[in-house]
Amino acid sequence: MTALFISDLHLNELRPDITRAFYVFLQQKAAGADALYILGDFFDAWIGDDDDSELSQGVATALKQLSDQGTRLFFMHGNRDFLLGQDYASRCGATLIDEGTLIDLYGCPTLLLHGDSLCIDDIPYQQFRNQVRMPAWQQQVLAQPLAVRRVMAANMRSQSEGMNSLKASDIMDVNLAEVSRVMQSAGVQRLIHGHTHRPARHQLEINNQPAERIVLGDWHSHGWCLTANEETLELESWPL
Ligand code: OKV
Ligand code: MN
Repeated sequence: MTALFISDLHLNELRPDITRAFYVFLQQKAAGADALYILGDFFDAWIGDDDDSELSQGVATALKQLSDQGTRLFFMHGNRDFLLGQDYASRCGATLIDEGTLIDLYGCPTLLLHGDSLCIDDIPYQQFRNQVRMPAWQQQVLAQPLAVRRVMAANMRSQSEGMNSLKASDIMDVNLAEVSRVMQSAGVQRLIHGHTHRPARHQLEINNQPAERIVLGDWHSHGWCLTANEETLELESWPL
């Protein structure tokens, strides 16, 4: 019995090598797994389930095959694929899960986040996040033609790149007090998240007890996966 956790693949047409590496991962690692959790930023910019690109269709076909073989599939939204909807999830055979979902991972209560909610020192980012997560804003965006949404996403991305190049890097990491607060309030000694592109296993203390925060890696130069079974957790990477 194994459960796999990945995030931040940022799948897009300009990096077909990442998509191919993901298909290899599905066949070689995910086949036979109990569950695959995709914790956000799976796509680099998801502009709506009505975007029938070759990429979105190919990924759905590959994931549906896995879920038909008995691996349970879960999607959590990130800051780039928050418009991914029930429609596309169903086509993949996946279940959409909320930010902050608590799972029982082979006996250990484990909190799952994308991770951007922990980056509270980046105030402009949190304002942006609040805006794009509002259902009314999302409805308004989804009412626009695909071509308009594509331009909006591209504009936002270049805006973000411009801003991030000016930010101190610690601002863009998680706030450790917020990590403690969130883990305490969920009553967990283990947290798994992505987003920061700083893959690591951090040991900490929550309520005077040993605890762990596992940060998943982004698929830029390497593939990354956390594998969990009844005994252990392993954070693995391999070159793309
Ligand atoms: C992060 C910030 C962009 C601040 C938009 C569809 C939609 C994706 C997107 C792509 C780019 C967000 C979502 C990003 C932070 C910005 C701009 C300002 C203040 C759409 C799919 F809705 F427009 F159609 N985008 N990203 N900003 O790079 O994560 O922090 S982003
Ligand atoms: Mn992210």
